[in-house]
Amino acid sequence: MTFDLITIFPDFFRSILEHGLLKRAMASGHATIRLHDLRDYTDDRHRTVDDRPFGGGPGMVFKPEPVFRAVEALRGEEPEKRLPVILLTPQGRLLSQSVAEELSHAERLVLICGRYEGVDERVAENLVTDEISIGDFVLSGGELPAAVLMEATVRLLPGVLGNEESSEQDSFAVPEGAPAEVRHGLLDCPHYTRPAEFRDWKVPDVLLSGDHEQIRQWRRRQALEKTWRRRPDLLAQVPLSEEDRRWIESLKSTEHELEAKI
Ligand code: 9D3
Repeated sequence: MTFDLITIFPDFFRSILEHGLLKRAMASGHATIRLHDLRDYTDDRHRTVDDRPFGGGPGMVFKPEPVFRAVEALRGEEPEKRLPVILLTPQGRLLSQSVAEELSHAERLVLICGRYEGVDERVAENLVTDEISIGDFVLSGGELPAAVLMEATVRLLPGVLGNEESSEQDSFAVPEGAPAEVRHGLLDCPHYTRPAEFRDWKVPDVLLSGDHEQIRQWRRRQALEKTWRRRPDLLAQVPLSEEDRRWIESLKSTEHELEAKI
């Protein structure tokens, strides 16, 4: 999979590409990430990429010409192919595991990283094929979001993780056809490692018991409880067994007892 990043801060990505999963995916040939400096597509002496907003107001806006020139140069490399062009913007559709999964099927993606107050709307309307946000919080530009999108997408490519299956066990992925206890859409259960006792805090006995059925049940219940308390919105998407439902009902009744005591 090839990513073409259009940014005024190509150096921002260099350390990200020299570590971890993206580095490995590039080394193994699963991913190619090309950095394009938007200023290389300007035509004035000052390499101007932005200008004041028509109608007034604070901040600056990316001019359309350099962005069009950059994308059209990339389109020119493979003129016969359709080339998806993603603008990272707070106005985009929210990135999620299913959006990453969808993107992972593309052979090539162009990512435009905005800055300042935004990008001239004619870019969004006439050049871009998709607009994506990583969440409802304010960042200074699209560079971190582009890195997040690439990491989430590349780890789904077949062969990128040592274990072909392991990405499917993550929270949020809800794949079909596997035992519910390994492939669920719940938050993860708690994990512990040695020592079994640290500053008076003990690892739950059940995890040391060697009773695999008890451990499975404990993990499932912990995952259900954490999800019910923190992300009840996720529970609506998860297929629940009769046993799961009884556990959640029992959590609700302890909740009522707590309320009664207050
Ligand atoms: C404070 C400025 N805002 C005025 C209401 C608008 C605004 C413009 C540009 C807010 C943020 C940005 C820069 N952010 C991005 O380009 C961006 C982003 C983000 O801020 N949050 C989550 N996902 C993304 S993707 C691109």
